[in-house]
Amino acid sequence: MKHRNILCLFFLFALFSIANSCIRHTNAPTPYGALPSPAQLEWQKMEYYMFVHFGPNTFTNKEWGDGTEDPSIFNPSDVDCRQWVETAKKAGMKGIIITAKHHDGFCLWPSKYSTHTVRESLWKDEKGDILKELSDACREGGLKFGVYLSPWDKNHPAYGTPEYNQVFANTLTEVLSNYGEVFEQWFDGANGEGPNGKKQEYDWVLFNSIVFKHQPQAVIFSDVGPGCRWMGNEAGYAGETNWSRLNIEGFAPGNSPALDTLNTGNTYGKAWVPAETDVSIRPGWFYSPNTDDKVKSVEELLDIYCASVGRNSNLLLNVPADRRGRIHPNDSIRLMEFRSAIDRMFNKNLAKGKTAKASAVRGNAKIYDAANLLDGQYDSYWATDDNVLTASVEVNLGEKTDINCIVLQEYIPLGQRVARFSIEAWNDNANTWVQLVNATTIGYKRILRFKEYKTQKIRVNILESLACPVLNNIELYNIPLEYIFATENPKIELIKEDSDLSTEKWSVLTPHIANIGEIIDGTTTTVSIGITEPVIIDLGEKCNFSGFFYTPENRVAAPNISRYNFYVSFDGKNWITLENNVMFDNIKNNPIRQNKYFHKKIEARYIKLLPLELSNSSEVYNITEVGLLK
Ligand code: FUL
Repeated sequence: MKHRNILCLFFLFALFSIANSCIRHTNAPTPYGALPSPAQLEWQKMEYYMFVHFGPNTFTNKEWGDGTEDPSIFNPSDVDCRQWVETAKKAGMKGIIITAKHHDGFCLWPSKYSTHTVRESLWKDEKGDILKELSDACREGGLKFGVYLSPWDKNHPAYGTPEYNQVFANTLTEVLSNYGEVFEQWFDGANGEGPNGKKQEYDWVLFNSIVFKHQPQAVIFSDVGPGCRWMGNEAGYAGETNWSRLNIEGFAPGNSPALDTLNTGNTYGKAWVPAETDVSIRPGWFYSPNTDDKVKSVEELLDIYCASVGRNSNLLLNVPADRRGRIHPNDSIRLMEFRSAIDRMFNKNLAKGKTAKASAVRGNAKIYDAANLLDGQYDSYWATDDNVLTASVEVNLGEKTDINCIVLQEYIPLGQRVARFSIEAWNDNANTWVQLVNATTIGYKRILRFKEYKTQKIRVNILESLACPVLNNIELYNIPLEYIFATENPKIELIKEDSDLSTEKWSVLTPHIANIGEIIDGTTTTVSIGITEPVIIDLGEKCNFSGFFYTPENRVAAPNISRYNFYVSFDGKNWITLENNVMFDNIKNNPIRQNKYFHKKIEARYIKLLPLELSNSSEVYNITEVGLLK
C-alpha cells in the first residue's frame, strides 16, 4: 500500500514536471533589448517611400540656397501634387515626405512666422500652399504624408539668437497642426550660419516635444532619432551589418556618433532607432535641367533597394519636383521601370507552399514550428528554446530548383537578435551542404542575392544570436539574372567630367605633382594635394567663361574642399578675387560635382582655386576634376 502511494506521488510529480516544462517552453520568448514602438513597427512595414525636394533651389540649379533669393523666383507653372501621389503609388511607395522648409528658409506654406514663403512668391497670386495641396492629395490617394523641416535657416532674422528656437517651434506647430496626420517628421541636422553670420544652438528637446504633442504617432527622423536614424551617407546603402539599436545618450542631431556607427547601429544599443536610407534619384537633391540625363539607372536603384530595404532599413528615395511642379518624365519613367524590375524579381516565392523543418523548435510546440516561416503571416514565427542560440531551418522545395535570392525576416516586435548566419544548398551528387552566403544581421528584412544554384533543399543556419532566434519569414526566388548586380555597397556611377571649354591648351602650373594633369583630363581619377598649395591653371590663351566646376572625390569621408576662394588673372601675377570664402553645398554628405556660376562673364588667361576649409580634416585635399563653364 505504502509502495503504491509513493509510486502514485512519483507519477504525479513526473506529470507536473512535464506539464510545467511544456508551459515554460510554450511561453513566447521574452522580448530582447530595446524594442520598436507600435508606430515604429508600422513605419518599418512601409519600407519604401518618396522624398520630394522642392523650393527656390528648383529654379536656380543650386543645392543650398542662401536665403537671399527673391521669393518671386519660386513660380512653378503647373503644380500637380496628385501627379506626385500617382507616381509614388505606381512606383510602389507608401508615402511622401516634402521639404516644407529647406536651409534657405523658404516656406512652402504661408507661414505666419516668416516673410519668405509661397505667399511672397508670384505663384497662385500669393494664395498657394504646397503643404495643403500635397497633404490633400496624399489623403485622397491613400498615401502617408510626412514633412522635412530644416532648423538651419539662412533667411530668418532671428536665426543665431535664442529667440529663434521658439520661432522654429512655432513654425513646427503650424505645420503639424494644420495638414492632418503626419507619419514622419524629418529633422535635418545641418547647422550653418544664418543671415547675421551666426550659428544657432538648437533646442532639440523643445522641437521633439512639439512633435510629441501634435503628432504623437509620428516617427521623428534625425541623425540620432528618436524615431529613426540617418544611416550615415547619401549614396543609398545601409551597413551590411545593421542593428536597429543605437546608443544616443550624449548625442544630438548634428553631433552624432561616427558615420560608421550610424551605418551599422550598435549591437547592444540602448534605444530602438532603426535606419532610414535617404538617397536621390539624381546626383543632387533638387531638380536641375543639368541632371535630366543623370537619373539613376534601374541597376543602381535595385542595388540601392537591396542595400537599404534589403539591409534592415527603410528607403526614402528622393524624386525632385521640376520647374512645373511635377515629377519630370525621365524620373517617372525610371521609377516605373524600377517598379517592374522589383515585381519581376519577387513575383514568385518558390518557398511558398513548401515544407520547412528546424533543428530545434521552442518547447516542441506547434505554434513555434518552422512551418510559420512559410505561411506569409507576419505575426506567426519560428523560435527555439531560450538557451538554444544556434539552430538551422531546412526548406524542402520538393524538386531541384534554381535559387539565387533569399528574403529573411526577424520578428522584431520581440527585438533584433541574429548576429551571424549562413545560407547553404544541398548538393545530392556530393551528398553535402554547399555554402552560398555568409552574413551578419537580419532585422526586419534581409535580402541577399547570390550565384544561382540548382538544389532541392536550402538551409538557413543561425550561427550567432544574442537571444533565441525568432524569425517569421523565409522567401526564395530565382530572380532574372540581369538583376544580380553588386553584392557590395552600390557605387554612384562616375560621370566623365568634361569642361565646357576645351582643355587642350591648358597646363597646371601648381602644384608640382607628377599626375596633376589628371585634374583636367576628363577622367575620374582623384589627385591629392597638400593643403597649403592652391591650384593654378594656365589656359594657354585668353578665354571667356561664366563659371567653374569642381568634382570632389566621391566618398563621404574624403578630404574634399568645402570652402574656397577663386581668382583669375591675365598675367599669372596680379590676381582678381572672383569668389571669396564661398561654400560648396552639401559636399560632405553628398560629394558630387559642384557647378559655380559668377555674377558676370569673365575673360582671363589664368585661374586659381584656393581651398580654405575641408569637408574632413586632413593634410591634403582631393580633386577629381576642375573645369570651366560657358
Ligand atoms: C541634407 C541637406 O543638406 C541636403 O540639402 C538634403 O536636403 C538632404 C536630404 O539632407 O542634410
